[in-house]
Amino acid sequence: MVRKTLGLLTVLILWSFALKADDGSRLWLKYDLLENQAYRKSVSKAFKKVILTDNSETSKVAANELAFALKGLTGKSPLVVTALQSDLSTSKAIVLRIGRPDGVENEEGFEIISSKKGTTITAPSSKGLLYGAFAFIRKLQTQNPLEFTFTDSPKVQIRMLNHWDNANGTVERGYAGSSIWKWFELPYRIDPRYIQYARANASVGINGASINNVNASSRFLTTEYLEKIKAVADVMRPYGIKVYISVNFRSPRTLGGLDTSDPLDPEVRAWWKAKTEEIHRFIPDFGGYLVKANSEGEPGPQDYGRTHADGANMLADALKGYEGVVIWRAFVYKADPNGDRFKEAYNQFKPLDGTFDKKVIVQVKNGPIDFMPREPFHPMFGAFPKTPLAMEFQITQEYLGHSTHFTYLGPMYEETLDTDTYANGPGSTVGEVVDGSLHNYPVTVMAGVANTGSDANWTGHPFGQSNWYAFGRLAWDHTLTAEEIATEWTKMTLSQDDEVVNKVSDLMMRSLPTYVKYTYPLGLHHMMGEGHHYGPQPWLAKSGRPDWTSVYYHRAAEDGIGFDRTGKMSDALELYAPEVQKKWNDPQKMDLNYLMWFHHLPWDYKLPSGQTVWNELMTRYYEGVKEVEELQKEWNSLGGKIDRETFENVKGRLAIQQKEALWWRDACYLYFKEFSKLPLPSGLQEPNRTLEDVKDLEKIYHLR
Ligand code: BDP
Repeated sequence: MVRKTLGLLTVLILWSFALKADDGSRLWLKYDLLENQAYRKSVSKAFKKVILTDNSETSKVAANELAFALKGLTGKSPLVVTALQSDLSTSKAIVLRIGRPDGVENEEGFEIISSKKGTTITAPSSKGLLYGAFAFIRKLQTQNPLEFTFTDSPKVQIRMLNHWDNANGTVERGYAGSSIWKWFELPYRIDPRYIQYARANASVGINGASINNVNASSRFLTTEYLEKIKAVADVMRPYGIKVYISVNFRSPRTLGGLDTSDPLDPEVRAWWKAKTEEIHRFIPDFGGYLVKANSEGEPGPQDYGRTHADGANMLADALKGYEGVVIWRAFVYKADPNGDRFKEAYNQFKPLDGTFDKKVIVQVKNGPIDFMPREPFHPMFGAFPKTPLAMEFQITQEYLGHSTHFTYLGPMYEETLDTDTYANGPGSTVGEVVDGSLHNYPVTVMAGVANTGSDANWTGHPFGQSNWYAFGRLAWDHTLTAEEIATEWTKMTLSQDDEVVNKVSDLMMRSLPTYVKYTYPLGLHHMMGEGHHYGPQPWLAKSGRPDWTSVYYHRAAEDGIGFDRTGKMSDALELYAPEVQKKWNDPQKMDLNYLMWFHHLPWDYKLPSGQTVWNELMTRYYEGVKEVEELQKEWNSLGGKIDRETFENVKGRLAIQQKEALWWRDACYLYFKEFSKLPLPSGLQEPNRTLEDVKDLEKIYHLR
């Protein structure tokens, strides 16, 4: 009998846990009951209804979201009414009103005037109302006092996700399952997740999505696929999101049956015009084209002796008369063992500044190589006064531990956006280049390579969600700090308890510096495993191209380590403004986080810290591992304070991270020691494996 009761009890307990478990699918839009009773009461007292004063789809979405959020947060459903339907007073209501209050800078901005007796959200457009609604919900989720006035407008016009999703459902550099887009089901079945995706994006102000990989298949331009993309665009539209398509430059040949794709050929131009017209029959508000051309084997105008501007301008011409734009990527580099990939994009594009059509934006990765964990800002930022430059960040963690390492990327985005380019004298930050204020760009764009996938929680690692969130918030306003975003996200996603929130956001802020320490300390870069880009392979010396190896970048030899980009060698430093050069050309005075990006230094070179290069490097590797162990310990102490499923999920991933931090440390120490011939600094323990052992670990990834 006792045994039976206990059995039943266990089932009940497990059941109640199962009920409570959170699979993360709601992201930061949780709307769980507010635990603070006093606050909850005042919210439900203040807002008994939501009043709509216009009838657009987007305003309806805003009103319904507010009602949904209030129901979840307070347990009570408010009425949703339109002003036309009702002569109800506006007291105890959230009123959505079209208008243009002072201080609202553009169509997507809004003003919220909130009190305990009701709130009015006013915006020039229904999109502004939607953003205002989400901003208000965020205030409630984070338990902001109800009396406030808040005006906000986005600083960048096009804030978009770039999906590297393929037609067959795979995702290039995606680590959270397969693509969220079900191309084989579309247009007949609309996966409900499309709506969740649209809500999540709208909630942080993302208003664009290019839906397919930049290594693009022409299939996306076939009529069959345009019907599918139209179905996606129809779902996105009420949420203020425009759809963009990545195009394959060779499409006139592969799809159109032409024998060239030369951008100056009249038939090719006519083909793109007709295709663009066809797209607009399906998607009247089409966002535009995203193009990777003459990069990593992709076709492009240079195949026909033409320039990037010739290619981009042809597409711009096809888009004339429509709203859409051409986003042309600057991620180009050629295989030259004696060159410096760092300079390649700058050198190819700089002579073209001023020759692009008004509809063209050139999209530049945050750093000059390729989304490495800590890159100096790309030297193109600040150097293109006549061509709008878009920022391309990577949200998916290609070089940042995929979905097993805890790395909150907010600080990385922030660091880049806040760096001074000195383009127009001091105080000319990268953020101001991108938001157009520095050079008066007519169009502005910030893009993030998406980390979304079919995993229940969208991003694999629960903290991957925070990177999507942080990207959106910074694309809206690059002056926000990574720390305030971390706190906000944690409150909305993980806990309403201040102590837990503080602890978690502190862990988030420490996570990236820790990752950098055990992988790429002191500005080392590009030493990851070949192809998969996971784990260390500093010994990689042979690959399809010299600039896909590791030795090309770290240049470790008996005489020292690092890539000399000063005037003595590649002189990439010269691409920056003189003030920036000054900041980085003296190893005695510079930020050590960028050291190996610009200098090749002897192993026993004395740094200003008093440590030699070798000792500093090794100390950082060892510290990195220790810090992961601390992260692990501190996370584990949160057991019982965070939803069980999320807690266990992160805990498991941290265990992998701990093991792999050691892998990075041992691999780099044992490999570099071959050149430095120096011992570990005193107090650091020898690894209990050999260089061959760690080399074997990497080999596993290439077994068939
Ligand atoms: C690199 C990725 C590759 C992408 C490329 C790009 O390894 O998969 O296609 O960037 O941005 O980071 O085009």
